Amino acid sequence: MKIVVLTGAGISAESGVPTFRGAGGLWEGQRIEDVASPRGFARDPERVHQFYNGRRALLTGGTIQPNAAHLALARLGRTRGIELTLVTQNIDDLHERAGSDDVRHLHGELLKARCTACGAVNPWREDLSRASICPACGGIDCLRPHVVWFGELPFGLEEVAAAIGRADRFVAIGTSGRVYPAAAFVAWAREAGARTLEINLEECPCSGDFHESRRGRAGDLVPEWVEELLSARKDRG
Ligand code: BJW
Repeated sequence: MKIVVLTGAGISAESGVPTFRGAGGLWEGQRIEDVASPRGFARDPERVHQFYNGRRALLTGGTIQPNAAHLALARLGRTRGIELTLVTQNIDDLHERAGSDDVRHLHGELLKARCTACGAVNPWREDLSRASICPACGGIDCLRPHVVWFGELPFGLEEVAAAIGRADRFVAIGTSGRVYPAAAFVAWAREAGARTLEINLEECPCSGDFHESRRGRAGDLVPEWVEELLSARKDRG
């Protein structure tokens, strides 16, 4: 069985990583275009660096750990007979830490820095600033977080689109469905004939596009769904 799972900020919320939208979200008190657009970075790079430095420090500080939902998806990925494509909009590394390999980070990775001069992408766990030096070319004032801002092209989209085109199931977990192209994946999956499921605390703008919606915490519902899927396969022999 071919399954594509798309995860969003909601899957990491129970691990202590803030979501973007809504009360207490990362965007509260910030204008998105100031911190998550190429123009915002060009205007005030130090402000943008500070925004990501804070989030990087939280991620590497030792308090954030994968939760039961990340672990259940890692288990699913290890199951024989299941071909899982795990696509995340999240820039944290919680899927990898839970044991998933080959995670498709559509919107980049917080623990990497990219050089705008030579294009090199390097692991990065420290703060970034205009004074940071590119390990590849030695340039200064040329590093940026390796993330995808509004107006930029998501990473690996062609492969993800191909996986969705082959999928028997498409499952979206903890995403508000407000950001494209990820918000359109459910429509692509339905067009390709996949059965679609949404797992979210709340109803979202594209909830109506799914065959089925389950409301609740990812940490409860994802392990439940994985168990259900694997038991049904066992029963069928
Ligand atoms: C729980 C839970 C629990 C909580 N259990 N659930 C007009 C119309 C259509 C499109 C556009 C338009 N104008 C511009 C566009 C395109 C634009 C876009 O979509 N804009 C919208 C604002 C409309 N998109 C882009 O620019 C993208 N690029 C692009 O389109 O390129 C051109 C292209 C052309 C053709 C084909 C393909 C491409 C790039 C988008 C980049 C987004 N970047 C960010 C920042 C990344 C770096 C960083 O992390 O800082 O990505 S924005 C931010 O939103 C981040 C997230 O990945 C993304 C999605 O957020 P997510 O994950 O859904 O989080 P939340 O907070 O919104 O929701 C959390 C959900 O969890 C909620 O629903 C809760 O209920 C739930 N929840 N706790 C279960 N315990």
